[in-house]
Amino acid sequence: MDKTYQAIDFSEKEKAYILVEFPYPSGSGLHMGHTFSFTGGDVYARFLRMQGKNVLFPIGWDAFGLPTENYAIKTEKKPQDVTRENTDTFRRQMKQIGLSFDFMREVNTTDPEFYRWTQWIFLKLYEKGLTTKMEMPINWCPVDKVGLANEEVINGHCERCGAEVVRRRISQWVVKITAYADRLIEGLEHTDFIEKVKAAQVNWIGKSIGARIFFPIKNCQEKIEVFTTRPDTLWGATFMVLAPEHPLVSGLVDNPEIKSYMEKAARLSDLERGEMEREKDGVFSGLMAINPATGNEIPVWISDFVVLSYGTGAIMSVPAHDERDYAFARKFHLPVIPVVLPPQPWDFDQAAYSGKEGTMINSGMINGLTPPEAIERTIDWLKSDYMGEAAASYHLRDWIFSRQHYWGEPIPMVNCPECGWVPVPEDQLPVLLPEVEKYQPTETGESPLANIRAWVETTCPRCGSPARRETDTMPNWAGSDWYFLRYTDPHNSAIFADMEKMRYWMPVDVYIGGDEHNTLHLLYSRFIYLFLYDLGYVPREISEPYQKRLSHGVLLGPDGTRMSKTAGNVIVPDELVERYGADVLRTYLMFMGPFDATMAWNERALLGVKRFLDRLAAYVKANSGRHPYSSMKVKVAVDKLLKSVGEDIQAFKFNTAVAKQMETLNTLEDSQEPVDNLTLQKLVQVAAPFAPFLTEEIWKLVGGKGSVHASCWPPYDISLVSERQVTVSVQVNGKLRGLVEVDPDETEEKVIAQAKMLEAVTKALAKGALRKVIYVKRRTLNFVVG
Ligand code: ANZ
Ligand code: ZN
Repeated sequence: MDKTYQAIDFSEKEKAYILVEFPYPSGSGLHMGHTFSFTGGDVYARFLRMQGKNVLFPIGWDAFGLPTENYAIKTEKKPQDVTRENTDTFRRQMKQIGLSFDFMREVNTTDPEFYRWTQWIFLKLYEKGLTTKMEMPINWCPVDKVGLANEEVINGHCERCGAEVVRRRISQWVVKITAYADRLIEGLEHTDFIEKVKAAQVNWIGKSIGARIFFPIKNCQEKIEVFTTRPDTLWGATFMVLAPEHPLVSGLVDNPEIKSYMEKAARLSDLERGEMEREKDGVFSGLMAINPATGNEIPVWISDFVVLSYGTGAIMSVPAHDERDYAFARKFHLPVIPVVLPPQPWDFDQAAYSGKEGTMINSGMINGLTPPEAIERTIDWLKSDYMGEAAASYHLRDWIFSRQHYWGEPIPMVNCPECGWVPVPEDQLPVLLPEVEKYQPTETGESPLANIRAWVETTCPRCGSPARRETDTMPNWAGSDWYFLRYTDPHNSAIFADMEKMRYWMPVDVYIGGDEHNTLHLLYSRFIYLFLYDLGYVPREISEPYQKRLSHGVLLGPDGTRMSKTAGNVIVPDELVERYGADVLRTYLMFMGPFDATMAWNERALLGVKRFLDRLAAYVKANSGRHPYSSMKVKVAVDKLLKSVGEDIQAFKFNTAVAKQMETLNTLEDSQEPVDNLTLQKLVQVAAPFAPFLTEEIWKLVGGKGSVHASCWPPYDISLVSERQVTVSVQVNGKLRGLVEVDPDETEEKVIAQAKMLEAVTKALAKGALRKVIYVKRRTLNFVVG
């Protein structure tokens, strides 16, 4: 086996860990999107190897998931067999396009030796109280018969099958990622993610700072707790609103109006309920609360624009300063009391003023303060009276970790009638996924595993009583949460990865993936890493798993729309490789445009790239061994290329790196000047990361030793590439009119053109007809007019 691409643990060389998101091995094989992003990673990895780095560029399979399960149901094959077939295809295709993965380190999330550790991580979460089973209103897809995470619901529809999602309460394992919300924000400071990615993470977490305030209820012991970002506006709170699912409301269902309102709200998603534009409606609860600042009685309403899952599920309404409260107050004729006087004129009969500039009014002891000052003062006062405190709220939700499906990691828990939930002891991992006859989810919503009695029925690890295994499996994210750690030590059977190997390889230097994974996958996997970090299972000095995150662009069909079977515009890598070869496909993909751009397929550009590679091969063949030396012009051109391609690859500007190779080849062909093998070698080396097959062939022709991919990226000669400019004095009829800075070898035409841009020169030239131009190279340019 070729060792060129193997990563060496603990090598003396500097390490580089280049990660591409491992693919889901679907039945349709490697698609163009994979090919594009993997090639980007591959070019970079090959370049770094040539630069003498010890590169870890691994690949694996994120192979659990619904499509395989559905396909297995349809074809009556085992998901295990389907996965094996698919990964074989993917691997073959990857090798065919020359991806230099270290296949010795392949991982597969469905391999029991891999998911043993996915289950182990779950046990650790359980041990630390970061996961519990609880009844949750979940998004339920009636077609796939599976619970969906919020992010798997797109505009009220199932991300996978498009069916309309309904709400359903079922008992689910929930992972408390919210406990890490602040850390997940702060940790970003230790990464070099681009701003867009950082923003995606921060926005998803959605941290708001404000206060928690307790409102007493009239004739009742209980209090209503609210979260507000504007405690300064407390004096203007003229009513309160509870979410229809708020626990207080369930005590009020005797009222038929309230009951029917609750039922209606249950049919809407949180997203729909949060929409600003939607007509507000609601019902009065019959309760009155006391505004702790004014002592006034204020009515408590119920409305679905307040959602249970955010803050406390109850709000204080300040219609003068919040648009939704304003709309609600207008509709139900509730009082509007302005408490912030904005610097600009404002008609509070027309709209709410939600800004933080201005002065507090109608607000007792905080009158005259600015809102930011008033926020602080109010919180201090609330705290001293035990009526509230500073608080933060997050839009990030806890993470529903149960799926009612077969093809996933079994959750390693046992339910005992005596002891309740008991974790499977670590030494009994993995809990193997049993082979079943039928993969269909049950009508009750339970996983098909529930039907396998021999598997489900077990004994309690704690007391030995008959007990039942958990039949939920983990979501797709579980394996991808930590796979990057496994690559550092993929065959370890004692622990998920050896500490010293992680210390050597981690963090991932560059992580290439899709925009769509900039939020959740990144957040979930960072969370699991931070969690393992806190437990001391990953190196102390590496606090974040990924140093840089790069999101690749999207390839569209030739018609400029997304490639899809229905649109009939899918371009399959296999066919192109067959027709043009992998080198053409790869180089074309890198040449198409910036690595992060959205680009349409362009057959003509592809043919252009093919011609370029053909010409490159022809040029190298024709000149190999022909000249004992290279002309200065050739040397300069090739060394400049070496420099700029190196810089471009380093900056992931693959398209310009290819364009410059094309230009240089043009220059060399046109010049017909002598070129020696050493210079030809450089030309081949520069192309090697892009066109690995062709370059390997012609490398031998020009006397290259070993594999071009194991060769050293040659240093360029600084004195050749530095752009020393010379100053040419421009004269008209012998009189100095200006100076121009030009390349030492600039052509006469270009020097003339540049000189003519000087105002003094144009003026002088306008005085007569141009008779003659004398250019003394690198020195003077003289126009003779008369
Ligand atoms: C009083 C107030 C006065 C508010 C004011 C805003 C402006 P963000 O920024 O998204 O964190 N709120 C709190 N919980 C809610 C829930 N469960 N459903 C709907 N709305 C909720 O928003 C925080 C603000 O959203 C909170 O501050 C609360 O309204 C509302 F001039 O309280 B505010
Ligand atoms: Zn027990």
